[in-house]
Amino acid sequence: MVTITLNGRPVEAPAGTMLADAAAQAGVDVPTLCYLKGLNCIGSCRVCLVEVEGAGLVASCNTAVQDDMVVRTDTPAVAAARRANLQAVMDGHRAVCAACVRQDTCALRRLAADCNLADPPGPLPEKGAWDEAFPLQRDASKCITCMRCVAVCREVQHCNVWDFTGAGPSMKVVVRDSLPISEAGCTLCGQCVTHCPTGALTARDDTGCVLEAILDPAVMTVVQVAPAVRAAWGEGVGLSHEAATPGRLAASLHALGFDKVFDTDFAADLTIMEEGSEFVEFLGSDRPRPLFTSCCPGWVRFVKLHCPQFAARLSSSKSPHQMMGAVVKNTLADEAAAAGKRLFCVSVMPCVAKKYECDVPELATAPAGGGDVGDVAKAVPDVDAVLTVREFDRLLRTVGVNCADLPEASFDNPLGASTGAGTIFGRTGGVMEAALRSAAFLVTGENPDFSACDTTAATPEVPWMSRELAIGDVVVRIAVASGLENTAKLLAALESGEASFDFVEIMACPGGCVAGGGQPIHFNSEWGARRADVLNRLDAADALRCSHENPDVQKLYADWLDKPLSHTAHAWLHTDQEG
Ligand code: HC0
Ligand code: SF4
Repeated sequence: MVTITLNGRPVEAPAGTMLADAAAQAGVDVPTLCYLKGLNCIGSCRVCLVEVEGAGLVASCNTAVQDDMVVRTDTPAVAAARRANLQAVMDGHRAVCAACVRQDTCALRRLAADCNLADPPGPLPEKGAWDEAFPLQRDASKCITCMRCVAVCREVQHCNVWDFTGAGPSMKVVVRDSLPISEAGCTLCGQCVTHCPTGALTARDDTGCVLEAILDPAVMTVVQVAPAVRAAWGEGVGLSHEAATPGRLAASLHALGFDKVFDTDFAADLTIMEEGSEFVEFLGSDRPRPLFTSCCPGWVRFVKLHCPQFAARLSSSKSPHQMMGAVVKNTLADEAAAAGKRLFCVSVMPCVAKKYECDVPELATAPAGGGDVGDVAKAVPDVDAVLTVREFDRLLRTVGVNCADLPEASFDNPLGASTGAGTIFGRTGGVMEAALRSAAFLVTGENPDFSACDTTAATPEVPWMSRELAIGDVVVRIAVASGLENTAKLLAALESGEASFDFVEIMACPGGCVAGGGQPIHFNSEWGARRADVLNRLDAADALRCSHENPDVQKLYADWLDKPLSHTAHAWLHTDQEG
């Protein structure tokens, strides 16, 4: 331990701790725009300056504590230097705050207001050309070259989409090799968006077409909400995690005017029936190990763009929200037609990549009676629009839904029932844990000991979590990873033979969808772990905790699909069309 004197008080911190962190641990807030602990410690914004006796003003994000250091964060010199440096950042930023989706969560806006800065003089910087159809959007005129996106994309997500050119005031963040963004290997995980301190990086806004559909009397709008949404949606409308219950979420969606409100958790249970059955079949085959989950489109894009040698090992099961869309478009087609309406499916997701996934042609399904299975010409998209949680919260504010005062409501049936297994899909390890709960039942006819399936040891802090467990007579080797740098390490170990598994769950975002690129943004703090706690609590409190116990899933098989991996199940729910 090292002891420093901070604002006249002794403060202890482990050797190597940066002054910014030592101050934060002692309850002293030092502002910063560019700092990301352990990832981006470049001192470039110079907003975190502190005064060190004998050394003058230093950046606290890249100066480590030393014994007997005397540090002050509250001197007039510190305040004046911070203010001047902030003004320099502001001068290069197009501060159109009134029309910026990040106005409530922009670190620069908050600090500029705290320091009573002036509007930047002179002409505003240029927005720059960008592909407006791409799910990830960039406005170069709001970029403050903090390099957070560069660091996160390179160090945490192994993708290297962002780079920089020039130096000093002429430095610019660019797409690497000046490639169009659609060709730069972007997985659309959205981690650059949630780590951007301003509105330079955002997700494409699709609220307009969703509002249009809601207001069109010729359209039957069907909405579904992803597992991780229930843990985070309240954050953007001022509700605590306790107040933002699934019942209030369903009520808020009804209040927005959607005709049917369904739960992706239902489809997560359906996915387990399909993927679990696929895995049981796979175990008896000699196909190369492992089988990889395929429900995270960020991971699917990563494998296809960066490690295509593993792409053939992806499960053929579609992701839950695509399955839900296919089920809705097929089973509600007659009801919509009888009402003279066309179906429009909306997914509310914690994810940017789902905006891409819903447009993938191979995932579209030919509706019942609309042609042969696999008839691509007649195929319609399973899902018509994806909103991030941030867009959903924005819609609630735009329409003026007073979520806090709404009485709890239910999801609609028959596609609204869910189990705890579906709920935990939203955190790393959840898909695997749900699959293990049901795979054991599919093989032995009995539910397993839940603790044997527990995956809560999975965390982005370790590259992957693995274990072996017996399912019937077979010992199954599973692994779970989240974050694409961790994933790259796991794939390298599989390739070298250092590791070998039967079933692997990958989620692109560190910690899974709870920390997804479409979730509400809280500057300089990570909320993934507390949202995972919400999901674990909901699972533990659920009367049904196994996907195969979901009564509506059982009814769907009885009425429409027959059994997992049937011909119709393949047509609707898988990316291959056999069966
Ligand atoms: Fe996820 Fe999903 S769990 S990917 O993270 O599988 O987005 O929450 O909706 O589809 O269910 C995201 C979250 C989902 C899907 C589910 C899976
Ligand atoms: Fe989307 Fe979840 Fe995958 Fe992140 S982990 S890319 S939020 S599906």
